[in-house]
Amino acid sequence: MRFDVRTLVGAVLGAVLSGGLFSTVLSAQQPPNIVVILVDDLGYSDIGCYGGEIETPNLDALASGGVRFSQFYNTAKCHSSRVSLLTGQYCIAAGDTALSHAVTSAEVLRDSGYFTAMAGKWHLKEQPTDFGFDRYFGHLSGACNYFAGDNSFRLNGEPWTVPKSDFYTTVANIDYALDFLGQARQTSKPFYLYVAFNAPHAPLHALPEDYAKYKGRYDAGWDIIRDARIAKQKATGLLPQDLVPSPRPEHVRAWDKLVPWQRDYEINRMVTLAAMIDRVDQEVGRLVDDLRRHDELDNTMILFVSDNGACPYDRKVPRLNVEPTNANVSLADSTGWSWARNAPFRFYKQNQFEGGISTPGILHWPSGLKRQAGTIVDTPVHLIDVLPTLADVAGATIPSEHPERDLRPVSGVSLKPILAGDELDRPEPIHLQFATDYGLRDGDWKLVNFKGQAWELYNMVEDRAETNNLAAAEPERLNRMIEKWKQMSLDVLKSPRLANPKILPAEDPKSNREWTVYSDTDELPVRWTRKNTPNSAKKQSQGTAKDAPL
Ligand SMILES: [Ca+2]
Repeated sequence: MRFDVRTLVGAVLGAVLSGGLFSTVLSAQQPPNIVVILVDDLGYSDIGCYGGEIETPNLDALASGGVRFSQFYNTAKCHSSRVSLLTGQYCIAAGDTALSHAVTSAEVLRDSGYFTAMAGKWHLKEQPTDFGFDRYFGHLSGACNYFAGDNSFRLNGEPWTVPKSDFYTTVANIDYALDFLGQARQTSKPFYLYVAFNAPHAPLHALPEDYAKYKGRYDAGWDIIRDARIAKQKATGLLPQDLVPSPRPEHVRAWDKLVPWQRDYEINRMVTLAAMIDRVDQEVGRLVDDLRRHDELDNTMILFVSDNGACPYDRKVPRLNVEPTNANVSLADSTGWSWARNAPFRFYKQNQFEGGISTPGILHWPSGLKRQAGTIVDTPVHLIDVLPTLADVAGATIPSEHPERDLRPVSGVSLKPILAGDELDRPEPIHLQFATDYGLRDGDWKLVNFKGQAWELYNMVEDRAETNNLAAAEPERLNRMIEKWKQMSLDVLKSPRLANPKILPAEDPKSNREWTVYSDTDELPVRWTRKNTPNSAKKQSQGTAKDAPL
């Protein structure tokens, strides 16, 4: 394209006079503000731009104005994902929750001149103010009552008492996040804000107005909802048209085979979950509006991810005819709905199958994005890539030495090239592990097992839903990948124990004592709990007992 010089000069002058170009040029020279938003136990298909029917217009807008990752991996578990997100390392390598071999993104960015703040769930040792965050509001615990909180709340390092009323964690997190941004603006520094929502982790607790919005929307059940989500994932181009979804497993009952009380109970659980996720979106919207109002949205890099897939562990006895919209009533996670929420994948939180480790991943940064807004990126990436990315865009250096910690190198790579449409150069495969669930993603191939059972092998380009195990057909590839996984366990994670895993025979069908038990009668199910017997289950279902402690 050729420009007439006079027209170009006129256009530039006009833009400068109106302030548009001037502010754009100026902001491009400044390190971006950074906002990382982590949600807790969100399924791959829960939000609108990943196939869900839950109303998430604010997250969808970030996706359509940024890029969306179709293969963004977490570690399948709360604490290990937080470790990897903050340190760029695999959890065990980083020193686990003590972070004894790592520095955090807050420390790296603070040392590079950023104002650092966090709101929400910490779930690691010490507290955020010990690891580089100038400001912190939230709970140190892994889960808490949304309306009543717990005694682990802190504000800037000091114990904080949860108000007796008008409190809901998802809202309070953004109240404080906005407060911290106001404080950041009093300085001349760019800011790094890390918001770690506890939603939609159990206990299932929704604000009354959000709960009311979703009543009546889940009567169709999980088979129909899951099919609709998969159809939307294909229609929007998130997943290939020819993808074969994983079928409903034996441990999830067909919706039309549930007895009436089971359907009522399950509908109530999904209504509550949808309401909790809708509220996350509303609060993300409040945060984005605040950035926009301060003319900061263009040069703020926002990343949205979940720490693991939907949680199937049904740890409370059923409660019927209740609305979990206050501190005294809550519901537990549902195995059947978790299967639908992780659509089209297999398994759940803690498992290294795609249902456990696949998260929505949205990156929004208008000033930094060099490719078409709304692009879907199919390159596999992982939470270990977050710290290298933040350091890269901020111009910060990740240190190799620390006065008190024996640092290990980061394993992640910067995702910045993806913003320009370039290829990602990842020198090593992605190592996958939580407890005895293992896996390795190497290019198009994935090695995986379930709770330490026999290794399975999948071609992820042809079979992302892991329906066709090629372990027997590709023994050489299988063994090569097993050896690589072991070698990385030793060399990168520094775990001799992990490098010599005990592999158990395959169990078929797979089972877990905490998955929902579906009875055939109108009797309440006998299920595993720490203390409850079927008799106490009956008693609690009538609403006569307080919820069990978390
Ligand atoms: Ca989690």
